Amino acid sequence: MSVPVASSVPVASASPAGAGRSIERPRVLSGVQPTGALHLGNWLGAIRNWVALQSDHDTFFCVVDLHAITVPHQPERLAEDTLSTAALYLACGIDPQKATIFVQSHVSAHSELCWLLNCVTPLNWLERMIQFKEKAVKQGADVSAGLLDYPVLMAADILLYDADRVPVGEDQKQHLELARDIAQQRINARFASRDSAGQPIPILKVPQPLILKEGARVMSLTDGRSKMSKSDPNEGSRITLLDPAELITRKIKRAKTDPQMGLEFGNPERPEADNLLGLYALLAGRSREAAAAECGSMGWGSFKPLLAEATVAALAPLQARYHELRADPQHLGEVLSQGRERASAVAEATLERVRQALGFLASS
Ligand code: AQP
Repeated sequence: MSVPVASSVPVASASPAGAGRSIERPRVLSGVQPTGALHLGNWLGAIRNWVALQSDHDTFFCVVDLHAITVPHQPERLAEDTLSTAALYLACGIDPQKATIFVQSHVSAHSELCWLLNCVTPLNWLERMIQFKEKAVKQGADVSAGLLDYPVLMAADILLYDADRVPVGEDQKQHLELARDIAQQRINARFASRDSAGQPIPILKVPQPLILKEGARVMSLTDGRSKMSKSDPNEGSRITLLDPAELITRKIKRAKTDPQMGLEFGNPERPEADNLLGLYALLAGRSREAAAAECGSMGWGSFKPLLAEATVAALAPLQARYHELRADPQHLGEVLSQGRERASAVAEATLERVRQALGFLASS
């Protein structure tokens, strides 16, 4: 299967941030780490929103494999998890004719810009990142410098593409703020040259957060107060996008409940009811009001099979598409290679601006 060639992005090495765009739609960048099988949270909280964005935004979606090794990883799994994440982007509806889909480590500018930004980022900015503190506790003495540096790499990811907007959930807001501060305070304010009117010419574009209307936060099936996560050691805590129907049904059957009858939203004493009813609404394509009315007087015993059925039905077309894509590795390879080309063109131009601003000798 051949991949249609999308419009190329011009390289404009010495131009200011955002110059030389061939497309005037706001640019958006986002990614998922290939740290394991993608789950309902990754889909409903992130990828589903990307699908909606790709028609009226210039979208760049990467599989952030360099981020995946900031915690201990299994080398024998990394390439497969990277491919399966990319295939799931497509299976969920990301269209390579509209969006640029690529693997982060295939564009070396990510690592290089990260180093340049490291050298201007104060250490104490990184030490106060909440996600670092939380993940570092889990790693104990083994915590890597890469985990501390995670937000600088994320800043490089975003800033390389002159992203106008970055979709962020609550847990990533602090990282986006850091990316903005690095761009504005540590690069533009210090190194920008001036135009003939004495105005600074920005080197990096300062991105805005994109707060989505319905930011679905999917919680664990075994604890309604913690988020569904790829790295939770308990596999019963999440439904992955590739779980077979029987496994989905079993996981939902075993999901934590409470002793009360009736499903409801917004009761702080009933986080599991809130989470599972929210999942039902999203997966069955109901409004929250309709779901609450339908399930408001149902017992858990009647509700769980309904949720399982809705989940299996929502995932079936996505799983079928995924298996088709994996059966055609050449097509997936072409999508990623075209994505790398398009992403590299933009990223190299930005990197060159930063190299020049920092005073590096040009290579001949
Ligand atoms: N439970 C969730 N509900 C809603 N959105 C979620 N996301 C992740 N979990 C949920 C969103 O998915 C995108 C990609 O996340 P990531 O892989 O970069 O890292 P993460 O947020 O740390 O996701 P996980 O699944 O918890 O991975 P691990 O366990 O490896 O850390 C992000 O947009 C995120 O908001």
